[in-house]
Amino acid sequence: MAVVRTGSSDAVLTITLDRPAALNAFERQMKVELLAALKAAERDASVRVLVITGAGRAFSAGQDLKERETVGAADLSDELRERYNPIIHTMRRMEKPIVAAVNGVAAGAGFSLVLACDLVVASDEARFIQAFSRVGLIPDTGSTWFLPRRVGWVRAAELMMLAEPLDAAGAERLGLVNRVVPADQLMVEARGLAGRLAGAPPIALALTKRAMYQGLLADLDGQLDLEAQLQSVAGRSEDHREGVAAFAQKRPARFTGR
Ligand code: T3D
Repeated sequence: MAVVRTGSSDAVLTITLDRPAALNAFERQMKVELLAALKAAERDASVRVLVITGAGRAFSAGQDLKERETVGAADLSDELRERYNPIIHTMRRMEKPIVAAVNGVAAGAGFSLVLACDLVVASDEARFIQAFSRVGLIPDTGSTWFLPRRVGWVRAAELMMLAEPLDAAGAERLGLVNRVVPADQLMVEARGLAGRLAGAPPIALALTKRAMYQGLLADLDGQLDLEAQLQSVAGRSEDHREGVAAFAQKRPARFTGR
């Protein structure tokens, strides 16, 4: 039985982690199915935006620790390189916005998955836990890269070293989430946000994401040059002409991604 469900509507693909009895913990099948769903979305021109959420009361409790009991002490670097890291690489390179709809607890690699999303909507019942040190591990699946960049070194060190839960309001204060909504409004809000992104010019959003990630590594001169290169691409798109025409004609723009 599948443990990752997908459903699309109006150019928005929703990916649901679906092992609610185990708080959507990542066992091997879920990693394989999530990667496959992401790759399929990347290729599918009808998908403009992704939403990732969890079934039941959790977003994801991270690595399935029961699987670790049975599989034994394999070299965890293999698991990261072969299964978790490709998920993060794919999300990072995906030229489509990804919205996390965090419905409940996001722990360990579940928290890392949230960090790899571009925008985050959280239920007021969400909790975020860098649970890794509780089980004698270091933060992985991108957390050591994303978290200090999102919240600063001192906050990130506290979250990672103490592994204490952060509630939704605290996550909003730290800038980890874009907005917090009542639990029963989560998917309405996330799909509303995704719908707005789906109506935006896809090429411009794709190049914005590329430039933002590149900017984390570049110096100002390099980044100014990259902006000039990418703007050259955006400036030649039909969507740019459409945006300018819509402005002049005082009507909503219809962006096609060309
Ligand atoms: O190994 C590698 O490949 C390296 C990569 C590692 C990446 C990681 O993610 S390491 C971190 C792993 N995750 C954790 O350490 C979190 C473990 N879970 C918890 O701390 C708590 O469950 C939560 C704080 C997330 C939620 O607490 P609570 O009280 O709301 O729920 P609960 O009662 O603890 O859990 C409910 C059920 O989900 C329970 O099952 P049961 O007893 O009803 O049959 C529990 O065992 C199960 N569950 C929760 N987390 C996991 C899990 N089952 C397997 N793996 C889990 N991670």
